[in-house]
Amino acid sequence: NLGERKAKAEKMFGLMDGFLKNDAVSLQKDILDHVEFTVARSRFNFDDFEAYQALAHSVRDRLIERWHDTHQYFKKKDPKRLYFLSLEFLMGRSLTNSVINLGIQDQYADALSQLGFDYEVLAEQEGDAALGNGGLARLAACQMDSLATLDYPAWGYGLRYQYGLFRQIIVDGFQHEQPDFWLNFGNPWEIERVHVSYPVKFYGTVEEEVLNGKTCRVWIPAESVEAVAYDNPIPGYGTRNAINLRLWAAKPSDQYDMESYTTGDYINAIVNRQKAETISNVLYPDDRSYQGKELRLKQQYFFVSASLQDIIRRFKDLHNNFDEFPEKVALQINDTHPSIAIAEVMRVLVDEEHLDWSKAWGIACKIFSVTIHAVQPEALEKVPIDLLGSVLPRHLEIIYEINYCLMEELKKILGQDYDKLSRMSIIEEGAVKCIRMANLSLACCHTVNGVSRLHLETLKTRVFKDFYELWPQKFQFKTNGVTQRRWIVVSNPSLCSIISKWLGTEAWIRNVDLIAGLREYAEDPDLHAEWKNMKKVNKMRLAEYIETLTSVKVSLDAMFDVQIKRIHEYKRQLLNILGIIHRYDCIKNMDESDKRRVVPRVCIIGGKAAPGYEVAKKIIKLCHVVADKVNIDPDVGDLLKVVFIPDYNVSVAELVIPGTDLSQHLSTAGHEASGTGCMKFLMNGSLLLATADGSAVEIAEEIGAANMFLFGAKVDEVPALREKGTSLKGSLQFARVVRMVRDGHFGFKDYFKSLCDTVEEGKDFYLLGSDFASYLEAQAAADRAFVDQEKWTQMSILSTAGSGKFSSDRTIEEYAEQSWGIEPCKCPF
Ligand code: CRA
Repeated sequence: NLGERKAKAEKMFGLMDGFLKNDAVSLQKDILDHVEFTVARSRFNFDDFEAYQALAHSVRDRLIERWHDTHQYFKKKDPKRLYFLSLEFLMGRSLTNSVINLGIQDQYADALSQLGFDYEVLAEQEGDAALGNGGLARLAACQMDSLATLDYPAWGYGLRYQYGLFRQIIVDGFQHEQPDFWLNFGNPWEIERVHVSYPVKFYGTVEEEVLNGKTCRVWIPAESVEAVAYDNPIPGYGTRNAINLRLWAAKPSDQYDMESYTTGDYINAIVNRQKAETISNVLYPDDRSYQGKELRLKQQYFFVSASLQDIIRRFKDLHNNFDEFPEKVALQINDTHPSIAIAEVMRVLVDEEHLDWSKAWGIACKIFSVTIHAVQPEALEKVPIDLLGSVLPRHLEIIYEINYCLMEELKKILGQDYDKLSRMSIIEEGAVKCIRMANLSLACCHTVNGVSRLHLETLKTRVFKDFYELWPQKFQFKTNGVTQRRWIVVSNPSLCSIISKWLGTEAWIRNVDLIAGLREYAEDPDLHAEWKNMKKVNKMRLAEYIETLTSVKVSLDAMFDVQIKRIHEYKRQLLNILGIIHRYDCIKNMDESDKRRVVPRVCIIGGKAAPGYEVAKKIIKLCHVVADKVNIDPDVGDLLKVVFIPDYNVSVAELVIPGTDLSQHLSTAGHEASGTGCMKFLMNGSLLLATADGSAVEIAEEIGAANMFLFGAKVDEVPALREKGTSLKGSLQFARVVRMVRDGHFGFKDYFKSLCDTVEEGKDFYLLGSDFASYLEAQAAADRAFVDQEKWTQMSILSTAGSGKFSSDRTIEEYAEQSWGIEPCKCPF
């Protein structure tokens, strides 16, 4: 009865205080309440970590408030929603990002200082949520921030790994991996939803059944695991909208194998059921290639199945006709990892909802879009048929059926071109017969996105050439972007104030195009003074951090030169180290007067190597041995310091990027799909030394190539260079530095032999040798530019001013319009 419900709601609202209050006294009271009742410490005796926990819970209350209202509103309006499926989200810390987006950072800082605590100190207590490997996962996190800020009705779906990306510790210069116990002290940023759970089935057989006179295929699964939802509110900036990132954790199911209980083996039955939890236990730390592992496939299906059950339940709350599904649902597949969703949607629509095949396929083709993040064909996932058939037998049948239809359609167009047909087939024949997940996505998705213009070219002309020729209209690109909220406002507050002051507004935080207004002041001496001061303060923070971690003292007058990202051969950290060795060698051979002209450098490298990636691990060790020698060499002093920053993660990036003068992005042209680190550096006014690869090409267009240091072979030159090898001048200098490593100049001669072999003439796949001369020239140009500090500062300002295009807000608006067909839905207050 409506009247009664309304009266009850009014009474309850009367009992509440209305919205939570954000004045300093209310916040203090709130924090103390959480100390006493949530953290269960005495309000007269709690330490910084407990204060952080109480603070986090008080922020969480405010997030929940908005998040409830937003979802109520979405429910009422029932707009088309975007569901973003990603196996990885690299959220980092949440506290500062949340209070900034909620607009209450100053209030909290005041409240805490009145309690005798320092906000910054408490913020440092938080660990990173590292449920992802690198670029792809951090991109997903940036995009969630933009979706919330731009008021889109969106949901993120992923996996709640018990262990995120491993912690990297360095022992004697070698990488060791340690588990990331990120949940050990609780996680105030998530809300466990014990009542939001779905069974996810595996294994078993498929049988034939007759239903209403029709023969149907029915899956009889053999195992069921429960997926329990953990919700992570994502607040937008400058709006009350807060959207949801729902992560699934695996729990034993209370169905099935009741048998074992009755056979008396109670203990074993419990132990076996507990194994269900392994599905969401650990993130795969290798982002190089797909391994075809059973657990990985189970993780993918587990989160996809739970998410789709959730999405369909929500749809059915308000609708009963699946014809309306595409009007209400857009499903984004982040890389091919969740692409089993296509087969799952078909299974649900055909087997459970009893739609006929062609109708179901029509719906599937309208709802899915995919973004491909890889370049190399070997990164594309291929699942062995036997594996898929055992874990998901009905899905294998469905994929065969999809492929049959695809092949029939293609034959009509391509005739008897069997080579092409076999390349486009979802099934790969060979010693191990496999499902090509990318081809499955291409067959179904209405849009296939690349992550930069250059990347789309690669997809069109190489990886997916056949598909592009057939369906050119499906192929699009959305150049990646990062959120200026985290990468300027949170991580570089001094820069944030400068930008707001000179633009006379904070509006750029939501509308980043305004940042171009800085160009006008690029030569203003007052801005230069503020800018240099900001950089200096950030360098000081970074220098302190370096000294604490590595005991290396660095000079603030030196150029801070940084390369931080996953360690990969194609990202060419080795080129950087060989360049450092060259610089060292030059300094060693200089007389004192020459030395006075050297621009001092601090070369900073950081990044994790996949645990099984031997070459990458050797690169880390090489960095350490070079550092050990250079840093104590009295001939060198402050002219060159080499630092490896251990355990690179989002929080470390937030500290390092603002303090960087020059950042390096060295991938062999054609290998980095986009790169997003470069965008964070650009926003922070670091100059870029980069190859013409991925998004760097577009950055050069925005800020002007003269404002960065571009070098190296272009994409179209790469194949010929691989054929013909190195230029003579480059090869002499290059051969010399490689020889130094080979000869044991830095020790560990035998250990580095195989690393040196990878760049030998004829084997140098990533073209370190042929790009070396051009790399050194770009480095020399950077040195010359640094000498003229006014010029450098101007270039730095122009970098920030030209970074607007690389905001994830722009990327998300393009996706919303061109791929998803969704509109903002702003909760009014
Ligand atoms: N490793 C690409 O290599 C790109 C990001 C985000 C990557 C990067 O160049 O910036 O994706 N690819 O689009 C990837 O993960 C599975 O492929 C990455 O992070």
